[in-house]
Amino acid sequence: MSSVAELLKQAQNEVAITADPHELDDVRVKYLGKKGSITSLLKSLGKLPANKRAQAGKEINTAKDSLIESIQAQQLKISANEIANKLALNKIDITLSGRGPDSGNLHPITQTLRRIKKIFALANFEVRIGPEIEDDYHNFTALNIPEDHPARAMHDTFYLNSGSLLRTHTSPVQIRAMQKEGAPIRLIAPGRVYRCDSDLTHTPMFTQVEGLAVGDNVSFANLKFILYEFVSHFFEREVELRFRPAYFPFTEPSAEVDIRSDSGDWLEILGCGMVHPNVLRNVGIDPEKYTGYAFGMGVDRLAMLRYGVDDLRIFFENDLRFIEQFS
Ligand code: 2NM
Repeated sequence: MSSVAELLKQAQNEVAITADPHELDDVRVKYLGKKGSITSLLKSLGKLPANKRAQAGKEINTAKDSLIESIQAQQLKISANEIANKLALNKIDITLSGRGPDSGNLHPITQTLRRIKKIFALANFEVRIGPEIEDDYHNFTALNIPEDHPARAMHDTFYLNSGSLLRTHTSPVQIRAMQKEGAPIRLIAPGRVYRCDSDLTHTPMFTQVEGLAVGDNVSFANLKFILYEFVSHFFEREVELRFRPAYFPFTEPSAEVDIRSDSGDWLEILGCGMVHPNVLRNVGIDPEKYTGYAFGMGVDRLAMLRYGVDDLRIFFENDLRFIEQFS
């Protein structure tokens, strides 16, 4: 029966060098599993002469118990090692100073829009907003845009299945305001607008600010004054503007306005004009009694000029390396 002692010693040596729970379990199966060598010894007890069975049985069971004990001890050792390793790897140096909270900043277009609103507030323009989903009447018809006008074509306007559309400008806000409040009226309408158009300088959604002033003797000279005031405040310098004759269905006369850049080039920044008599009639204002001016500008475009950004699309990619530069 000295082979039992040897078998135990061998098993305990194998247990002692295991480093993980799987290896340990393999050793357990090898000796104590269904076909394990200690299990086999116990099964073969019946073949021994009756007078030797009790002694041998006792010896084998003692060996079995001590192997189980060794395995349990090794199990504890392995899990203690695992914990120690984890702690060593994830050591936290509590003497390091803290990282502090990250603070966000407003999107450059939001900052630009706020700036525009502030400047117009100084000139007594109130802010009006309206829905981004509009109907054909408020987006087109009321604005003297004829049925066959190219701006109505599918490639410019996003139509919804319901027959509604995504507003292509904020002018429907002015239409609703004039319908509801009549004249005199003096407002700006900031908001998102949508056009089916996308390249270096166009995105399918962009932010616009339009302005409107209707009252007694409102003239093109009043319009020019307001625009000069606005643009020089916005760019914080004296500016040179160029008014080019243009055509919009909703204003007559109409103009596109360019600003003289540092390099001497003329850059278009807005469109404007005197509100067309048909538009005033459509909202129930008598064009014999009142006149008005209106203008519209792209906030994104003004942000590009102010910050020297040359690709409009990066405003909408939300790349933190870009966005974080505007804090
Ligand atoms: C522009 C250019 C010129 C405009 C006209 C009106 C309204 F409702 F009064 F007729 N709102 N906005 C207008 C005029 C907009 O954007 C380039």
